[in-house]
Amino acid sequence: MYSRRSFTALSFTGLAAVMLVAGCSSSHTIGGAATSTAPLATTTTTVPETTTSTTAPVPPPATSAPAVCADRTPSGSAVQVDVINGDWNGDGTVDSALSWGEPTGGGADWYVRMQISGGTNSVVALGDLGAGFAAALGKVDVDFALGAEPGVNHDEMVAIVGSNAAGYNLGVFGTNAVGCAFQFDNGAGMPYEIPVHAAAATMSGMMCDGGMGSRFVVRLEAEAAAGTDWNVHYIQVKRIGEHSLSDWTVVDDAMSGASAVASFGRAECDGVVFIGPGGDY
Ligand SMILES: [Ca+2]
Repeated sequence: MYSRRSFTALSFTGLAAVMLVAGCSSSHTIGGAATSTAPLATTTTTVPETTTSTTAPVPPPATSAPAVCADRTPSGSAVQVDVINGDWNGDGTVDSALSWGEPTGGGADWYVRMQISGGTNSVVALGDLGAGFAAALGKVDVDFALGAEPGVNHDEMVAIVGSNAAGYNLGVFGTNAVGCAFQFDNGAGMPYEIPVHAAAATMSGMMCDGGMGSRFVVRLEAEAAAGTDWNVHYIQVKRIGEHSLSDWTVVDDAMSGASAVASFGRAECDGVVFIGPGGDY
């Protein structure tokens, strides 16, 4: 890229010099013009040749930059391989994501892989999740803005990244400017996790919401109050950096009855149920 630029600049300088010479000498002889045309032709044939040889290296930077992304594919002994779709780079073409485990003898190491159609494949290693596992669930958009420039609105991906007796913890994944997969953190070095739990007196889950041309993720929490009453909380999940999410605006409400509060123990986005009643996914 740089070499092509500097070469092009040099060529233009060379051309200008040749044209200057031609301009000076053309008033003297026609032969001089012919002589000046020869260098011009030589220069312009040299440019395409060199440009072609430097144009070839230009795509490699585009593909060698993503080479810095960590990557791996499921081995022949991979377990629980799941695949879902989304548009991770926002180019309007459907991309995919994988999750799987690699048996380690005592357990498994878990991976999430973001696969950009016609682009980069890259992996986030989640390590040994103990009794838990990883499972890609589906797409969300943590910061959709209507009217944003093409390619600005990217899908993000939600995956199970852990579990316990009460339910699951979800992680949020995206791809960065060079196409490398990452897991969103909480702005303080820890993964940002969305619990989807249902216990006797507490429930937690997620949904997608928005307004005025925006879409974002909302965490849901509910605690049993007196009788069949529940105190519920809608917690906006806000993107606070390229790789970071944070709890943001909280709206409190109250509900009565198990059916009214049922959605607080689920994970759903725009009609797609990621984790349904009873922890089904
Ligand atoms: Ca895409």
